[in-house]
Amino acid sequence: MNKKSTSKKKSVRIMSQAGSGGELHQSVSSNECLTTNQGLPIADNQNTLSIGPRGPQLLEDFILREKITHFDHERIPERVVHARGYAAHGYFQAYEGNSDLTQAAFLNTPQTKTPVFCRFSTVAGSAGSFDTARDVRGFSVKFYTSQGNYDLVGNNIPVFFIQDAIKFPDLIHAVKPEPNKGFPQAQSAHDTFWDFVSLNSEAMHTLMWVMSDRGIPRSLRMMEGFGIHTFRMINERGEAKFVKFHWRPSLGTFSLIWDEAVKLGGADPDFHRRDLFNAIASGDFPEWELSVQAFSEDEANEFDFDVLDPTKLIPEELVPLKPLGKMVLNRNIDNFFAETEQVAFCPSHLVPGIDFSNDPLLQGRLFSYLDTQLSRLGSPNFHQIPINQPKCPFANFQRDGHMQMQVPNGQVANDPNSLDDGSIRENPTHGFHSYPAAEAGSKLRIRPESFADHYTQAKLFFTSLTEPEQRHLANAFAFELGKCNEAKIRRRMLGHLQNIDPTLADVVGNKLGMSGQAEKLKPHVPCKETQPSKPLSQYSVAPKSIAGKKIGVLVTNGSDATLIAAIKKAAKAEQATVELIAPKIGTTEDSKGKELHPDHFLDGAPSCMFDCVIIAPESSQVPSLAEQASATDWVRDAYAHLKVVGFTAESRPLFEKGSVPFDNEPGVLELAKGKVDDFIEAAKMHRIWDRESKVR
Ligand code: HDE
Repeated sequence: MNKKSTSKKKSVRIMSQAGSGGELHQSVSSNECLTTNQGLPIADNQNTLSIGPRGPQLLEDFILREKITHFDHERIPERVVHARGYAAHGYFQAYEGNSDLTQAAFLNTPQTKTPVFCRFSTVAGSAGSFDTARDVRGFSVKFYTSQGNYDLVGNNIPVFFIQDAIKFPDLIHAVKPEPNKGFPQAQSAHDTFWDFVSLNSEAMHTLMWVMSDRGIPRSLRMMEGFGIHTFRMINERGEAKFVKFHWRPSLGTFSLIWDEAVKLGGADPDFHRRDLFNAIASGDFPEWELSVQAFSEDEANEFDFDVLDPTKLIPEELVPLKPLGKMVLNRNIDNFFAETEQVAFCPSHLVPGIDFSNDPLLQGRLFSYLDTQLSRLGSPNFHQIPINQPKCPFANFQRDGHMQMQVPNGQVANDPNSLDDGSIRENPTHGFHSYPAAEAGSKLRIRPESFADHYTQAKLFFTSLTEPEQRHLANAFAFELGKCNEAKIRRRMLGHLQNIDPTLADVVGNKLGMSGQAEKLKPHVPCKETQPSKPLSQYSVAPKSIAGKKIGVLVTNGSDATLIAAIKKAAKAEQATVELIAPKIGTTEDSKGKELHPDHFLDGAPSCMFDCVIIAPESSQVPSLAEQASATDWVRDAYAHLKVVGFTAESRPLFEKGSVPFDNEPGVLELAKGKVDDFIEAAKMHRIWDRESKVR
């Protein structure tokens, strides 16, 4: 317990009633003691009311019953998808006015910092699953604008599995734990998922993304975001353009290696949230640039895919990105439940100047999110929960309902009325107008022919990747299909891969021991040839930098003080962080007798938790370290995960014991006394890809 929480006066924080004039966060500094929810001072919070010291206990104990009853009702239904999430506060600021494009105020007032709340999530796992599962990541941003809340509810992958909302429940049922057994958890590597997607060739493009390194991000701070659907932006003159939204992290987009992701699942199931929380807590605020690809309806008609089809992206070579502004996350949550759990995103939360398109997936979402909030949060008044409240004035004649937190005044709750001259009215000038798109046609249940090409962009993605990225993608397909019990599903999937790229199908088929067994699947539209698009590959455009990354330094009592100081200084200059890992967590001393405070206990901090590592034990400690599996595994894994490894001459026995090469080995650098420049330069490469063929 920290000092603050033991303080009698400041320990309890309550919510005052929103709308009754009180602040949302209130520290009960004036409270002398704990009270019941009715304000009754509590004399004893440790013992139940009973007859005599050994009972029986009395039903009369209303204090016990209030406390236990509240506890019994603490949980609400978790989100049916995106249950596991983490969030932070921040702001969005436009670079300049964008009035040619949109009338949205928050994109036209560069002097204003619009508050935001941003929640990241995995899709398939339940709230208690682990962060590094292979999955799509949610990327939701609530902008508290002067014109009301705008929610941009996107993912870290620019396309989606299905083209029509009516398929969504089936997709999710297929990826969730199989209903007869209740597992696997947070995994797509099982029969129902691959059965479903292999029966839906429209899923192929998104599958390629999820099986690529994008499915295992290194950090939430190093992840792109996409609105996926085509939206509209409308300016003051009523002119509309179609837009696709992109978020780009300033740190660059990086991923884990599969073996790291698996090990991190055990070593630190909270790896991504801890990383985000710690970065913000230390003042290293993550940033993303918001851009749009804006294009006219006429331009859209020229593309050889349909912009209403959410399984398609628009290559940046066709429509470049227009940067609009940046988002900075600079404040951690105060309370996980009140904020991260209760935040309710809805793609239908719009502001004037932004509107929908007829993307059938988007149209289905417009219904789903409001509906799910009603069941999850239990009341149509969920907008009154502090995290969901607009920060601009809001008022209407909607009334009552479960958990009404406001106390509306007056006789009148209807519009129009003539009883209250001062009562609020609609405002045709500043109010929201839907874009008056002309629509006509017959009522049908039919998929447009323009949605029928399911393979071309899957191939576009694959051929745009670097060789290591392609290799990882093939390995991921093999891993996932290898977990499929039904051979017919594996054969069907190999058939799709054959239609995307025969070499890929061969590699995966080979790994599965199923060469030549791909099912023949006749594509509705055969794969067309395309030019690779560089931005689709993370590694082609990765910045040479270690900003935001973590250097793990393995130290012992007596480790070289000069080296530790040098690496800390160099890391700071590069905006990276250093963490010390030691065989014992208690305070120890460096070579100059100065106190060393390890951040981690070696047994609990495998090297997969760091981006690059330095091995710097004091020489007399090396023999005993070399006897510990946690130390030799540390070195072996760092090497096998293609990390840049720095080491002192004394630590050679650790490499020998772990059979890790270190002489003339690219990316494995012996550090001359206190010299870390070469190590830092090498670490900017992120990984030594050429090593992969040796270790895997
Ligand atoms: Fe969602 N989705 N979704 N989704 N989605 C939800 O809403 C749904 C889709 C996305 O951090 C749910 O509040 C349908 C695409 C994110 O709170 C639910 C369809 C994209 C989040 C729902 C889709 C997303 C959700 C569950 C197909 C990327 C987490 C809890 C028509 C553009 C939001 C909730 C948060 C959450 C429905 C497809 C992103 C059930 C019906 C495409 C990031 O309403």
